[in-house]
Amino acid sequence: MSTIAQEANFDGLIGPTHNYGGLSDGNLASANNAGLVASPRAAALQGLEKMKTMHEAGLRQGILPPQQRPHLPTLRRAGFTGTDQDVFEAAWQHAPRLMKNCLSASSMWAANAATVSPSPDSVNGRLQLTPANLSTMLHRSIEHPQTQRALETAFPFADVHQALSEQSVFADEGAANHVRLCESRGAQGVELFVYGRDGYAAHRPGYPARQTRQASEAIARSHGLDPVRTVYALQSDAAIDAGAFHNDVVCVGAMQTLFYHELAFADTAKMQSDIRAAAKGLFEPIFTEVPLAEVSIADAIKAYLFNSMLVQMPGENRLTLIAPLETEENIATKNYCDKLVAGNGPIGHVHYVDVRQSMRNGGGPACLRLRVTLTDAEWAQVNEGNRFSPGLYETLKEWITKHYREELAPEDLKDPAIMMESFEALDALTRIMGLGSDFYPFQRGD
Ligand code: SUG
Repeated sequence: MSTIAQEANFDGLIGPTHNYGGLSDGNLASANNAGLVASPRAAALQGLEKMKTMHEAGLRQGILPPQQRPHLPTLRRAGFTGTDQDVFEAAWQHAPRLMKNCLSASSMWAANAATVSPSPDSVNGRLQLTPANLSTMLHRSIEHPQTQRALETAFPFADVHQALSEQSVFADEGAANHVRLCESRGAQGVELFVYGRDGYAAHRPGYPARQTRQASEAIARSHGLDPVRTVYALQSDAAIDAGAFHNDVVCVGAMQTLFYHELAFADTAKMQSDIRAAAKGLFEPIFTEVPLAEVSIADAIKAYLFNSMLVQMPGENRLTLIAPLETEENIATKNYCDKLVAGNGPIGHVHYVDVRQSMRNGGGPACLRLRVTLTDAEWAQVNEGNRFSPGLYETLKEWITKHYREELAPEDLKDPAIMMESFEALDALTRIMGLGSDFYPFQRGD
C-alpha cells in the first residue's frame, strides 16, 4: 500500500556559541581548524539561507532549535555547584577541557540527531525516531536528552524512542549512517544501516568508528522494520582512516539511487546484492559509484562531494545534488559534477550552497539536516514553530542579528557574558518557535 508522502528536511539552527574547538578525533576539518575565530552570526545566517533556498524550491523545510550551551547539567553532574556563574567560572578554572566540550554548538548537525524511519516502513504505521546517543565524542554525548525533547515537541504524533544505552557497544550516530531508498516516498522502502565496527570486537587502530552494528540492529528492531527490507553494510577502514567519520561523508542516497565513493564500503558487491534482494518486488536500485581514479578519497572528503543533499525537486525527473561551495572549488569534484549532470544518470543537477562556517567543523549541507519523510497529514501535525515559513525566516533573521556575536574567539568563551547572552537568546527562541517555557535546562533551574 502506498500513501502520498514527501521528504522534509529539518535543519539544526546553529547556536550562539558556534566555535572551532578541535573536539572531534577523526574529523579532519575539526582538527585542522581548531582555534580559529568563529562567526556565530554568519554561521546561523548561512544555515538559515540554505533553509530558505530549499523552501523556495518547493521542498518541505523544518527547523530544529539549538541546544543550551554551556550545558550546565553536565557540569553540575561533574561536581560543580553554586549559581550558574559559579559553575561557569569554576569549570573554566578546574576543568577547562570539559568546559570546552560543554560549549560546543554541535547539535547543529541534525543528521546526527536521530535515526528516522517513516510510517510506511514501520509495522505500526507510525513515524519512528531514535535520538542518537553520540557516545563516541564527549561534546556530542550530552545532546540526546535535549534532542529527545526537541523531537517530541516537533513530532507529537510520532514514536520518539529513548537513545540507546550510552555504552561503546551501542555507539550510535543517527541518520548520518542510514539511508532510505524507495520507489515513492509513501511506499514501503529499503533501509540501509551502515556501521563502522562490531560493538563487541576490539577497537580498530586508527580513527574511531562511531557506529556499531549492534546499535543499528537495535534501532531497526525498535522501529518495527521488516527484516527483509533492512540491509546492514560495513564501512571500509580506508574511508574511516581517510576521515569519513560518518558514512554520509562518502555516500548519500535518495529514491532508488545510492551515490557513493568507490572506497566507501568494505564489500561493495555485497552491499549492492543485499540492497537488490531487499528491494525485490519494490523497485530496481540504481548505484552511482564514483571511481577512485576520478575523485580521490582525499578530494572527496576535503571537498565534501557526498555530504550533499540529494533531493527530488518538484517538477524535475532527475535528482538534484545540493553541494557545498567547497565541491565547486575543488577541480576533481567540480569536473566530476559537470560530467555527472551532462550524462543521463539519475542525478541531473548540482546546486552549490555556502555553509562555510559549518564546513570548517566537518559539517556540510547534509550534516545540517535531518530527513523526515511525512505524509500530508503528518506534516500538518508538526509543531508550527518547527515548520519553516517566510514569516519565521524574517523573525529568525532578526533574532540572530540581535543576539549573536559577529565573532567568537577561543578566549571569548571564557567570558560569562557569553552564557548570559545565549540563555537570553534561547529564552526568546522558545517563544518564537512555540517550544514552551520549560524547554531548556536553564528555564527549569537545572
Ligand atoms: O560530529 N563536528 C561534527 C561534525 C558532524 C558532521 N555530521 C555528519 N557528517 N553527519 C562531528 O565531528 C566539531 C566540533 C568542534 O571541533 O568544535 C564537530 O563536532
